[in-house]
Amino acid sequence: MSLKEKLGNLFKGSKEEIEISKFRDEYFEILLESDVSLETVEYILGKFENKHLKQKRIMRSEAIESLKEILLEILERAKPETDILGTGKKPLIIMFLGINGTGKTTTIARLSYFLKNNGKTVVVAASDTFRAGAIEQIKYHGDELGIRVIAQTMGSDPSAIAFDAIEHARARNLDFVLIDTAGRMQTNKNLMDEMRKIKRVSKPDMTFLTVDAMAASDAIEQAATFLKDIKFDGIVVNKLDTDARGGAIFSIAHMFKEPIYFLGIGQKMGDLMLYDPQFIINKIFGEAQ
Ligand SMILES: Nc1nc2c(ncn2[C@@H]2O[C@H](COP(=O)(O)OP(=O)(O)OP(=O)(O)O)[C@@H](O)[C@H]2O)c(=O)[nH]1
Ligand SMILES: [Mg+2]
Repeated sequence: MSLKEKLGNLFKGSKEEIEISKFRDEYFEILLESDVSLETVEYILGKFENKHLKQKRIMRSEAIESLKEILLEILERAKPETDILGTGKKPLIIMFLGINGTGKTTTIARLSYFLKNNGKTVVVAASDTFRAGAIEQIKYHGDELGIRVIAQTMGSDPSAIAFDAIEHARARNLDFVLIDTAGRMQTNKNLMDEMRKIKRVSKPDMTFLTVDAMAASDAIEQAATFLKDIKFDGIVVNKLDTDARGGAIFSIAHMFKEPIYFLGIGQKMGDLMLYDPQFIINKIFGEAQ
């Protein structure tokens, strides 16, 4: 059952008044079962208790409204301050990193599409030269979208490709350079060394981490540890559509200090949207009300 369904159930009999402590227990279970990390659940419940310190009992409808506010506030704090469409920097160089399968390449294709629809010009660097098929995958998207992909052969130096793409953008006065990278190499150390080198050579203006919304919170922690000494500026949360439980986004928003820029919400090219806390809240609470 999803967070939405569980809250829907809880909402039944909204006029009923129950003890605050009972709510605390109910919420604790619901949130944890929905993939919200323990640390985040405790934060949410702490806020909830603080808001209702003087109350012993609370009406279900009021309690659910209160929870909604706390959840929205967590998501609001993860909103970015920078509008990538309006930085004025040309080209704006964005490097993508993330564990394999979290949607780096897909995000680059969709972001290219999004940027193109917003009148921006884009070049992509196919700097995942490790995984078989990676270059073809990004080239395929480039062809579909009419966007230039700078690529070499498998095994070539990813930094050199990123560098070429930046040169290409400068020579043609393009708006964006998007750098795809590998999600896996022989060892994690190789991967990290490579990410550092690409960063050093391409000096990206922004580095985005892609994460999978379906991943339980331990996978999020794993990503944080795995990338602990590679700085990134923002997060793209993909596969929100496949997250049956629906709570991981709150952990991501709460546990990472970097803002969330985009959400991947489906399989189609247009299924990348600017991060929108209200959209997530509406998805969860929409029918519960
Ligand atoms: N349903 C759904 N699928 C997605 C979404 N984003 C990405 N995917 C799928 O997830 C799979 C992996 O995406 P990729 O873009 O190849 O991931 P990657 O991070 O580039 O992976 P590596 O190149 O192996 O490191 C693909 O099958 C995508 O179609 C999303 O928002 N929703
Ligand atoms: Mg990829």
